Amino acid sequence: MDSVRLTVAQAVVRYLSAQYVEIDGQELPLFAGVWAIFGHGNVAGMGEALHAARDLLPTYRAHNEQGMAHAAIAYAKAQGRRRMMACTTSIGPGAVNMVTAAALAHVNRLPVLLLPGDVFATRAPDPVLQQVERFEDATVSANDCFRPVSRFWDRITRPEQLMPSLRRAIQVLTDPVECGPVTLCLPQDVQAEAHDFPVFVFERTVRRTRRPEPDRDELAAVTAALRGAKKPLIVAGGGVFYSGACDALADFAKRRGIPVAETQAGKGALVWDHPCNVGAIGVTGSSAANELAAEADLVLAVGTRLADFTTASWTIFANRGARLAGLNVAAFDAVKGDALPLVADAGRGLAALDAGLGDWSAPLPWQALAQERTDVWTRVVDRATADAGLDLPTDAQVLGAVNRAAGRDGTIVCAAGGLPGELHKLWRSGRPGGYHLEYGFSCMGYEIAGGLGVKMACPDRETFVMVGDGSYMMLNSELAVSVAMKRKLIVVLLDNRGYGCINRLQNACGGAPFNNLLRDTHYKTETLPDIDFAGHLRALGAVTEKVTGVAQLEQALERAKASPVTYAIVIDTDPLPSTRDGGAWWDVPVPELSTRPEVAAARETYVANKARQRR
Ligand SMILES: Cc1ncc(C[n+]2csc(CCOP(=O)(O)OP(=O)(O)O)c2C)c(N)n1
Ligand SMILES: [Mg+2]
Repeated sequence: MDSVRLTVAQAVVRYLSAQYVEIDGQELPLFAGVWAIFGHGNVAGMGEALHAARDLLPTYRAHNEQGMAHAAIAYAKAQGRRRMMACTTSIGPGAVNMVTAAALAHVNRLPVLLLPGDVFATRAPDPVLQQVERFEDATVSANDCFRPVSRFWDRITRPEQLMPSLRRAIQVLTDPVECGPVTLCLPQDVQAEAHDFPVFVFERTVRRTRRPEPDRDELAAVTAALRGAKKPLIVAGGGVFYSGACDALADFAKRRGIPVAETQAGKGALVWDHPCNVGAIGVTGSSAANELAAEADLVLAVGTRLADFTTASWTIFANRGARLAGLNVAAFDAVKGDALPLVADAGRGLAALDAGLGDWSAPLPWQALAQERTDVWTRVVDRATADAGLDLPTDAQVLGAVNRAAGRDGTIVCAAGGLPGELHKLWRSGRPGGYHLEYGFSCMGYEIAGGLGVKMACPDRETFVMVGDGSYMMLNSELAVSVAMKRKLIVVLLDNRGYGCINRLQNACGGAPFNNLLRDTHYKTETLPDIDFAGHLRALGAVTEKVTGVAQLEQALERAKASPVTYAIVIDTDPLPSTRDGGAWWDVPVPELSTRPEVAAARETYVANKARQRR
């Protein structure tokens, strides 16, 4: 057998470079690049290997390991999980900085290959700089923190282990069910060790996404349930995108007259003005979708994890006789809520259902009701997002201006704070993929790094990042990378001087205003920080302006669109209001005991809502 002598790090890089994916008849590298922050745990081994391969597999330098992994994950999401990136770090702090991002990818079912350096396999110089020493277990390192948040985890302590592990890694990363973060820990001595690898393992390999067909019996059961339904509702989740089934769903829903409500990850599967789109569902849903969900007798959940924001903590399907059906590639998700499972790729499943439905369509009165409710909601959105001429506008008014500037073509990126709820309710998505919300983990600090990943995936689209002051303060450094790499972002920073949404949640739970808005923190007795966000954004390299009110924002957005480089706009907003229309209950336990009467009142409401929960 022909062999080639390579270090383990060189073998990793060569193997990754040989992986391709076929997209629309075109073969493209599966890995678009490797994000790297070097330290003693990877600079000599992985660093040297990446340098040698830099023309084939580009290496990108970031400023924070969590941020670079966010960019990688956002890239994969924007690519519909078909292409991805890897991330290499040093040992210890560099590695552990990436654990939050691993969890984010795990929750969102997004592929990313994490390659943290690890302590010496030989243990010869132990303890090395940054090594976590456990008295009772010599096999544990800081990288064991990745285990619960990885879909596949391994530590390569001998070169012979590498190839089986890499094969398993690619299987997980490209599998529609298992898809998520893979962590391959690379001890720094093993990275540099040479070995004779068989030549054939490095042959160019083209990966294709598996699209499972439904089981015959499951299909028959769900088809019969749908045929018998008088009030069917489809809930579309992120799986619709990952299956490439947006067009199929739009066509299916229209011909069958079934209203479609969207989860955060599923928003944009249908354009906002598709005749069946009744808007967002759940805690941050439209009144139209939530009212229909309460009456529906059959809910077909397509490609969704049915997280609590979607199900309003399992109070949304209030019709006692309602039946759930779960079309999902993962059986784990397909049976949630005691659903009739239909385990299949979303697109294949819809096609199979369609074939069995004959000339069935939803009863006309139900279709008419859906239309009526949607028209009501359309007027709510018009009102909530219009400029009211305020010096301190609401989040909704700001997002209205950004939505008008983005048009049908732009992409919105967001993750945490009050904005995701408002965006879910109010944003009008003009095309599939134009709405990029990380709301599985809702991780503060995802926004800017995520925006960078989105821009790398879709360089021709204008990418709008909306970010709160709190989220911005948590992690913003990859803005400088967007400037350096000339990957233009339009950042709109909403400064309401604190954690507006948690302050509102605290208030709703009867809590005193405490430790969320900056004015309610211990600072108030000292010096309230007046953070110069525009100055900070400018210092990171963005062209920046600060505006007052929505009219000025609209003009600034036009300048931002004309700019060839990353452009940031800071606007002060009101922390107190949020859109009251629509929405649904969310299970956040209120204390049973408190000296505050507000808490006792909130507890009463809580207990009443708890009784509505479907178990
Ligand atoms: C990493 C992380 N820590 C804490 C939270 C909990 N959390 C959710 S939103 C939020 C406040 C966000 O503040 P900001 O970005 O200013 O948005 P606003 O609430 O003011 O709209 C907090 C603390 C989180 N989602 N992520
Ligand atoms: Mg804020």
